[in-house]
Amino acid sequence: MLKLCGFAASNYYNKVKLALLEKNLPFEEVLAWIGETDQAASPLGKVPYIITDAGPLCESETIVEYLEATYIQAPLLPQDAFQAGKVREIITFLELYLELTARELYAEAFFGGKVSDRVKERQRSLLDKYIPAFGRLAKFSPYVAGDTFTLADCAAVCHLPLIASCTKIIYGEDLLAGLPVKDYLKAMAERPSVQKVNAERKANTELMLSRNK
Ligand SMILES: N[C@@H](CCC(=O)N[C@@H](CS)C(=O)NCC(=O)O)C(=O)O
Repeated sequence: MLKLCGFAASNYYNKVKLALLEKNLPFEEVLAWIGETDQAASPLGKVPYIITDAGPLCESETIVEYLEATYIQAPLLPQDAFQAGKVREIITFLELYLELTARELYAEAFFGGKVSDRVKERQRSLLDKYIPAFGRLAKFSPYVAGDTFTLADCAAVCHLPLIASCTKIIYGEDLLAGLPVKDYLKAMAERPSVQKVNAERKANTELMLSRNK
């Protein structure tokens, strides 16, 4: 059986978990905190990674693409190559531009650390450019890439709440407020897969914070 390794407070872990649940694939979760990961499976010590019968695989996008190519049921990418490209384009914008830019602020937003004013200003000007660009690609009609639930939703459901709350904490305003993110997340939260991921994320986040005390 597929093993999903990492911890459920992680947005990238949950992106893969959501894809597994949506595809109705049996999998086992193996708890691995940062510092407890298998270097042979994840050379940078990041989560998630999966263990397959063929061997380990890391990097969430690589993993979901592998799942999609290997298990054809409940497809999470359109058949049409161009439409599949449009889904991947949204994921790239979400992760490369929005999430990775906001991530520089997480230490202060979520983990009691400190981020310099210089970094806050730099990330703010990047986010002010990247978020409207993402908004020009995202559809929210009702799914982030259009009328079907795709891998882009697996990413958006996990990354958008973090980006919204991080910017609210750091800048005093939710920089995603100009996009229909709240209504989108509310609609997505009606899916059993999203409810399971969210409930287990909350429980694991509490466990993680209590460990760090
Ligand atoms: N590009 C990676 C990002 C994964 C990632 O950054 N995971 C975080 C947890 S949310 C992590 O492992 N951080 C520890 C580190 O970067 O050393 C992916 O898509 O899997």
